[in-house]
Amino acid sequence: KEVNVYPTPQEMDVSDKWIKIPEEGYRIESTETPDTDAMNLLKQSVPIAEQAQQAITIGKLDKATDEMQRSGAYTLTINSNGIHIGIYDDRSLFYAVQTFRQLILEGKKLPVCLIRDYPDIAFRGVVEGFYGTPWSFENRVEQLRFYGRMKMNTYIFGPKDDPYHRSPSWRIPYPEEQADNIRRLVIEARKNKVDFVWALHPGMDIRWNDADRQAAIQKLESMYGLGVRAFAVFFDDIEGEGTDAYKQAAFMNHLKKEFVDKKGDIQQLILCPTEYNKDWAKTDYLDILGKLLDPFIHIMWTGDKVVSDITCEGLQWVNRRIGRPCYVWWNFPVNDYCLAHLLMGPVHGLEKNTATDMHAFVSNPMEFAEASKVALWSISQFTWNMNGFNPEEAWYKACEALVPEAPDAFRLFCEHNADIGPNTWMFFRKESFNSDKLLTRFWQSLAAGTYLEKEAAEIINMFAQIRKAPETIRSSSANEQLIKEIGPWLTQTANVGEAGVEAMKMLELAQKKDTENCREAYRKTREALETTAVFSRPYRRGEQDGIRSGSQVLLPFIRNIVQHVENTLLTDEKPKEKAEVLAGSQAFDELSCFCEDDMVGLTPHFPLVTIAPGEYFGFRIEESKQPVALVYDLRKSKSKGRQFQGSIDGKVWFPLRQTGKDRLDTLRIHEPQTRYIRCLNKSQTEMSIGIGRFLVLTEPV
Ligand code: LTM
Repeated sequence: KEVNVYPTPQEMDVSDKWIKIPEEGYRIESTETPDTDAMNLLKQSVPIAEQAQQAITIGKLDKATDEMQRSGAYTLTINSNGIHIGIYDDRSLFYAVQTFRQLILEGKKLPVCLIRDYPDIAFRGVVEGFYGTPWSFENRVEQLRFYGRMKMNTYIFGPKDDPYHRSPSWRIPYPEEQADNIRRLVIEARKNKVDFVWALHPGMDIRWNDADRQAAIQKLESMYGLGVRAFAVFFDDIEGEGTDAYKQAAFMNHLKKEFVDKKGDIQQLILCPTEYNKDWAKTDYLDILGKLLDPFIHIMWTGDKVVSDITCEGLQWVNRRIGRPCYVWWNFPVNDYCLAHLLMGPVHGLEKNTATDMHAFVSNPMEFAEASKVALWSISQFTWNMNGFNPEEAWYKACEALVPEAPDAFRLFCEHNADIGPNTWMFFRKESFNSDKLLTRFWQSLAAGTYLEKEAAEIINMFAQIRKAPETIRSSSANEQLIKEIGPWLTQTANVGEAGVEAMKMLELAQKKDTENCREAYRKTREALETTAVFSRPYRRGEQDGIRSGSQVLLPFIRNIVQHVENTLLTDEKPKEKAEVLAGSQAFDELSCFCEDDMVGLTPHFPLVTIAPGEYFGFRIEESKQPVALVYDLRKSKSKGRQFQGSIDGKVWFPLRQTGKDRLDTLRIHEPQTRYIRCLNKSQTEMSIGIGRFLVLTEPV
């Protein structure tokens, strides 16, 4: 059997020889007092008895090179003479035991091996920093245990929708029950050798005065009382007073001097700046922080954009400005900006030669704790051993680790639930990566006039598997929390599979020129496609635009097949007109429209577009659709001077009722005959707007 250790050790020499674990177990011989949590873990794996003949010896690492002087570094030697563990600190022993546990085969034998292992990045883990429902206490306990197993050592607590982390209640201590939960989490974190970092988010309403400095220290004091020994202060996503670099630096230095230094046992103090990505760093803000901030304080960074890849060049750019290696806050697999999608695909976009350019790497996950583990599994590999990280391989193993009862079905599900959809950050992740070549080849050939029979059979079989996978996962996985989280997407994936099967049957009948049966199959396909759209109605906080699976490759393929049949055999079913862009200015030549069964809108356009007074951008909706709501996410846009309008004929325009929210909102459209939507500059000055989302949710007429 293969020896599998995750994260992949830096150096592992495994022979094909095995040693038997003695029934009486091992005695422990240690020059140090061994860490209790590591010992408890060890006792769960092999018998430990004082009188045992064979020993597990534990000792300080000698002749330690630089990398072996990192927290968590260890050596593990297993041979016929016994077992030896070399450690740098308590975390080292804990990690050595985690590795040891993975090496045991059927509870009985161990491979003869020599492992020398250490992390590439000092601080590795997760920042619970998303918008949406914060993780539950139980989710967090399970996460901390998972981090322990995966050798991740940092958990930052900063959920945007926790009122005691952010406004309005950042000055107030947690109510007793919540405080007690945090106390218990800190204990659980310690058991798993994870630094529990608690983050304060005061920037929305902070006043730079003594009273608020005091309030902050008192809040940190109350968290210290619950056992917290590492802290962060977030100034992200704020406007106004709170964004001042000089004031932020003075505030942080004050916390360092008056709190951190006085306590003497604080492990980390981290700042998330307001200009936390290159795209927004257009002033001298970062240079000011770099110059003024105490060197103990680390500065977070999300990359070239809010959501982006992490590159060597990008990190070196910010490090030059902040005068220290940055603390990476990676916005993946977080999905709070693309709520309809689950991000279950492989972890791509992390450049490998970046270890020395970062102090830490934490990932911002989805509000679905269990589902996030697919990505976190890979992130633990990348941060521990960059060169040993292979995105596809890690993803493959992660799926197996998460749903061992049905790994293939779960992989199929993840593969078709990886697309992010159109988004403000132009962040793209490949979906359906194992089937897209086949589908493209088949479609291109069909469009050129040849129906590939063998491939058609393969495709119908593939859709049948996609239809079946969700039920297999539901009925076999013991991970109830995971099933609950991904439930709507399981249903949606089965719907997409069904639509695909029906579409392929319809196409086959069309090939045979069997108009009557083909029309019947056409109805079934449309019905199946509508089921996928019914699932795409807004729910939750008015921002959600549904549940999307297979959106990148599968659904477009199915729609192509439908259109092909409409253009060839069933020409009378062809829709009369298409959606199109309305651009009231030359500057918008590059805008385009996208159109799905249940929504139509402008494709996101990240660079800012300038709209002169009286100019507008928008789109026309097809006749076959009835608009329900306008969803917008317009970067840098202000509601003042801007008007969203609807029209039935494209000539007479009426304003849509607005809530005054600048950047994002969902507005109901009360006039079902509305065919045109636009955003008009009614002011006397130019406007610069980035089009993240400008779309209308629709229902069939
Ligand atoms: O990324 C940062 C620093 N802040 C917020 C996060 O809270 C949010 O989860 C992500 C993704 O939408 N974007 C942010 O701007």
